[in-house]
Amino acid sequence: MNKYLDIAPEVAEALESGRPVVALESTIISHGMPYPQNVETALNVEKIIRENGAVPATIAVIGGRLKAGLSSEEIEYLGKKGQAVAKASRRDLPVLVSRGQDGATTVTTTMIIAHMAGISVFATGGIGGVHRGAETTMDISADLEELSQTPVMVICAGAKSILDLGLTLEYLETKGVPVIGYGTEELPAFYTRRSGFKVDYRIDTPEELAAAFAAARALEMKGGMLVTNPIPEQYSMEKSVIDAAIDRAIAEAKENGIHGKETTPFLLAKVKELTGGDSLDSNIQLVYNNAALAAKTAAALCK
Ligand code: PSU
Ligand code: MN
Repeated sequence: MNKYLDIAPEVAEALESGRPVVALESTIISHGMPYPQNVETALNVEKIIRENGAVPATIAVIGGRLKAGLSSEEIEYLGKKGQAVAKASRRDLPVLVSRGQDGATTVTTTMIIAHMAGISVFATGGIGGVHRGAETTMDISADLEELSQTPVMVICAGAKSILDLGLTLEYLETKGVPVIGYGTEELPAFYTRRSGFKVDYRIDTPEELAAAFAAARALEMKGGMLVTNPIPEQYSMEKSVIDAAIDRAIAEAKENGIHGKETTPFLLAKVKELTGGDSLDSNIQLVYNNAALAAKTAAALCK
């Protein structure tokens, strides 16, 4: 095992005995939601994973240690510290580890650490992607690159239209990442069930998701797989409301000269501010929905 990796005892036991484990990210806790809803949500997500027959492993960097599985105290600590914790993508790991610092893991680093620990399935809310205007800014999330090289299944609710969803799909195609729609032929757009863009394949059961992932491993393909699971109808938002908020958030980011790793957290916070509690409620519910699907898929993968 890697000398910087700590696998929580319950997670290690499950992995050793071939029982299902689901990885969870921590940027969604520290940068994606306000305190205390972030901690409450993170703990509920773990509960939902257990109720669906798997062991949760929330992932973060704490004191320079790569953690697969956090205690509720550690989750509370990250949630309370919020934006003061470094947002840790692939390029941040070496210095955070050598300095013994904390980092909230994005989709990228959660995939890296999950794979090191031997965890195959990871549930989150939304992934990073190709930003609108990327043809001049070159702002493309490292999440897409990671999906092309690390064999972890990422279950999300699609991507927010703070991104250019069409270019995000083109990039994933180039990189050889299969994009699956769970029960849908259309890429979901996080707060809404539809985007107007088609996914590569529609799959309707956790068993078939597991079979596709197992086939990728048997074929010795190096990348991951992206599963997009639409937000449940009753929690989805009005498209015009969310689109207006996103347009305004992007305009404000431009006016304020926001760039680099600040862009995504800035846009997420703005959208939340502009839509009030509604978008936060939707955000929480879609994560719960993804957690349940991930637990069932991890269980199917163990059979
Ligand atoms: N998109 C969301 N919610 C999130 C994120 C993205 O709808 O919480 C977070 C995830 O941790 C994701 C990261 O991996 O932002 C992407 O950041 P960037 O665009 O800087 O790569
Ligand atoms: Mn970026």
